[in-house]
Amino acid sequence: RTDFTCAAVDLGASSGRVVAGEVAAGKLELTELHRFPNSPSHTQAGLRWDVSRLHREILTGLEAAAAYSPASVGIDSWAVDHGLLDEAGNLLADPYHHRDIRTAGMMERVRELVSDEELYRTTGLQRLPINTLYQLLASQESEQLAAARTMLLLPDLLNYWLTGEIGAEITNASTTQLFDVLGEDWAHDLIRRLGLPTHLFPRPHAPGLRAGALLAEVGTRTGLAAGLPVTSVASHDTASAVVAVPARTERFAYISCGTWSLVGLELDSPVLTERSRAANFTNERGVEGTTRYLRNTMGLWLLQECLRCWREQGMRRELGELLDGAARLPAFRSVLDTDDPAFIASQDMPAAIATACANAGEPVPETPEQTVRCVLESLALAHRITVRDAARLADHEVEVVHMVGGGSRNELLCRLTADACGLPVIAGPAEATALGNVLVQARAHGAAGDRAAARELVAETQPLRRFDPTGAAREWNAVEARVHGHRPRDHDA
Ligand code: ADP
Ligand code: LRH
Repeated sequence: RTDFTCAAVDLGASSGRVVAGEVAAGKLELTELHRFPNSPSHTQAGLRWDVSRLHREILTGLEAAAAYSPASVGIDSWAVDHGLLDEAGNLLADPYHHRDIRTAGMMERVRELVSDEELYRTTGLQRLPINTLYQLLASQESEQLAAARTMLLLPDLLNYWLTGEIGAEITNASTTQLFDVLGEDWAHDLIRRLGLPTHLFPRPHAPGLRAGALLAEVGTRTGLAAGLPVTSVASHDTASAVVAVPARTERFAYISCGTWSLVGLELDSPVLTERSRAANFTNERGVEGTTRYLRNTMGLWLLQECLRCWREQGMRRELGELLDGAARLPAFRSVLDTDDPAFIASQDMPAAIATACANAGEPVPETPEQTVRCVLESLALAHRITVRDAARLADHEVEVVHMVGGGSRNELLCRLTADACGLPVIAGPAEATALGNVLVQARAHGAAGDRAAARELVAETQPLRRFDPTGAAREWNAVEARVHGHRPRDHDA
């Protein structure tokens, strides 16, 4: 295969980056060109993304990419958030952040129109207030929705600004809870029954197709050739991350661990059973028609929010120092159910954790290190339960857990996860999402093989670390019983 070079834009909820990716036989290299922090704006009109800033950061990154003469550009980002365009194609307002609290009560509203069972059969999605469905419903009476002609998920919106072309890439469309879980199109009947305008939803397409050609004005701004192909990658960041999981067996689970921890399996087809619905598992679309069968667990959001609060209070210690301190503390002092929806919103997280501990009868953490230990042990417990439930519900054996994303750099979390799951954890790559983005572009241009070949290339070329369980099964059984008792979820799974 020939050498292939592309530019990949990967936007996470906590940071974005533009990288140059180079692919050839036995070669997969990323060069980071531009990295920028990402955080929402707290405005009078709610929690919003400054998407014009993100667009500018992308252009800055692409300008740096010009020196690599990329053959293609591809964009992925976090899911569910979207912009609304008016008739002339102008963005009506900055997109809401999925953690904006306006979706409170929307699940109940939907339930009056469509039963939980039917919603799951139709869309295959877990019930989470962040889903586009609940966001659109919360905007139902707004002037903006009335004026909107098109809804674009963020990567589709950013592609539109690069190319002038409108479309909806399927891996991300599948996260909206408005997409047909068994088909290739939006769930139009459901959309109608919910009273949402059907004209909002552009025609969907699979990853790997051409999204459009770079507009002349973007070429002038960045130094890239006008007309350069913009490739539709697996534009949901988690879908891109799963592409780059370096699994060498089919019996693997993955944990895409960043702001959220996405924990699950790659399957040939969705699991739509009543037990799966009750256990709140989601069936998102992967590349090559696969299903990403997973559950969103709270992830490093908890830690990010703690750090933000402590810094605002003047604490100077860095993450590495806190993690070292937490690693030296005794195990299992305070462990929580991190999937409590109370943790979703942006807030004084150390206080929220203290309150949750007090309510659960767990000792309240007294130092930042104790809080960090509590968060990481609690996340490892969520990883354990979710890997096990996924394997049971899908009847899919798991012999190894792959941790990818920024959280795979957190050695303590990897170690705890291996012990909690009682399975080896292979950690890395931390930049799986950007790698998956590059690999889908390479495949679209004939420079990489199918997903098995892509995984093998990642396994051969990227530094990985292995963490074997240390035989702490009895302790983790006891912790699970202490935190969850006999929750219905355990019986369901
Ligand atoms: P997202 O895509 O959601 O923005 P990332 O995959 O970039 O998230 O992961 C970000 C998280 O990774 C950070 O919140 C942090 O907890 C963790 N992380 C990043 N680098 C390190 C590191 N060197 N050590 C420990 N954790 C890290
Ligand atoms: C991870 C992610 C996740 C979604 C959430 C909104 O970045 O895309 O898969 O559920 O963000």
